[in-house]
Amino acid sequence: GSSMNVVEAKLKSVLEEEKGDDVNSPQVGIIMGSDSDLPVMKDAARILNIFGVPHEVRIVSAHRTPELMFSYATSAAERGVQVVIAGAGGAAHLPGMVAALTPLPVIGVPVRASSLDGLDSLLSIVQMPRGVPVATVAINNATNAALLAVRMLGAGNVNLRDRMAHYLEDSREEVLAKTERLEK
Ligand code: RP5
Repeated sequence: GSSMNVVEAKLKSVLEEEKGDDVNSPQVGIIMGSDSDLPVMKDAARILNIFGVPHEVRIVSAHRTPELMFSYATSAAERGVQVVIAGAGGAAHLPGMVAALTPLPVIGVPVRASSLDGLDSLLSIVQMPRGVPVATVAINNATNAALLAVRMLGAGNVNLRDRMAHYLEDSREEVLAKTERLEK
């Protein structure tokens, strides 16, 4: 009955809240190889919140939970996810493996996690062989990964595109205000 639906809806929203998710079906999937990547990857969630883009955050490891990686990547599109942001450190195969398993665009975030200072992750992610692209951002730059995801979604969404134009305008004004203060 309808009262059951109310209870179910409430339970769903509580569960979503516990996971830090949006209640709406996620358009962007933020995944990472380890919870140790969270301090870097949370910047992506912060940006998507600013733009009001529903997203989900999951720990999915290519080498520790390969089966989970497979099911996540193969089901993402049918669940309504439109862009995947994948962060990983070290050998960092997660973004490339996910890109191999889904037709969705994948943005890779090289996480600085080893004695090689993130250069290892950067090269692992950016050097995808021909045929399976991963759009790679700078080391630890989950902010840019989310901004790129918003631009991708904005190609088919005029509201998001407007919000991105405002964001650019705001950062331009910020710089101009700083310059003005220096000149005084
Ligand atoms: C990668 O290895 C993760 O993406 C992380 O960046 C790195 C270290 O993981 P932990 O050993 O901290 O779990 O799989």
